[in-house]
Amino acid sequence: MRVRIPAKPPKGFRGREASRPPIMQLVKLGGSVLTDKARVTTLRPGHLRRLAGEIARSGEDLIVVHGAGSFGHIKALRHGLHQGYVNDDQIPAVAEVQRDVRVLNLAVLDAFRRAGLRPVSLPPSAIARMEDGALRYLDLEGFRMYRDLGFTPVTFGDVVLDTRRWFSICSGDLLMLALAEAFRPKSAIFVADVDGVYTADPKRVKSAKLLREVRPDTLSMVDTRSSEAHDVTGGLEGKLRRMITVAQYTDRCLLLNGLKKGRLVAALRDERVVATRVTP
Ligand code: IP8
Repeated sequence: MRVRIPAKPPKGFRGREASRPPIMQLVKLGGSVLTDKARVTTLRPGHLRRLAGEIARSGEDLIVVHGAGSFGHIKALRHGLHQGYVNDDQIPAVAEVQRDVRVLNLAVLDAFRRAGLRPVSLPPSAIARMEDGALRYLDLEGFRMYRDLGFTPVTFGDVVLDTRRWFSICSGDLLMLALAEAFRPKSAIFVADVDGVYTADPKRVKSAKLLREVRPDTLSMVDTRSSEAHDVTGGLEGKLRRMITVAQYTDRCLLLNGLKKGRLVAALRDERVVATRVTP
């Protein structure tokens, strides 16, 4: 079956024009901000509501990715879903985790709509394929068309079909990378529960220092042993390496604290803000 893709939005549509210049920004709302990572399927509704408001107030054209937090990692780890198919007992767990991350996604969509945005969900389990843990296919045309119609596309960390392992965990960071490469956004902002990248884990080491910039040659200054015990999508080092790759496709790649009021909206407006800038 061939699907025809319209080049322009429908006639009479008064939204944004098709094929807009790359003024879009890419935001990842980390699971550590949206959820209580230690308590299964527990939302932090206040932070979600405030961040949705900040995104709406910025008036910026965005694609949003969100992490899974305690709606994904705890059960995925319990059933070894990051290893791919090992036994039949995992199948109900895949169904359950896919369902849970959609519950979180729905909460994000609701908060966005209440803030005045027009979000649309693009679930990776339906629009992506992986191969041995690497993202091989993503329906980018879907993101492009929804954007052209004036929607805010929202995607998220999910369990996705894998042509070698049967299924794999697709993290929000992998999606950020694929979207940055495809759309070359003005900026890529990673929203976390810390002020940026520190020389050591600031939750454990008091003397840890915030780094204003991280480059491949300064990565060695970071002690990447992290405290993310429930995380199935890798530690800080992998995350930083992916961010360095994302930084190749954008003018500005930032990691900032989404628990601090006003930081995300300031970054979206290109104002000075406490953050770590990642450069390629
Ligand atoms: O929170 C993980 O996505 P992330 C997705 O962006 C699952 O790492 C299902 C654990």
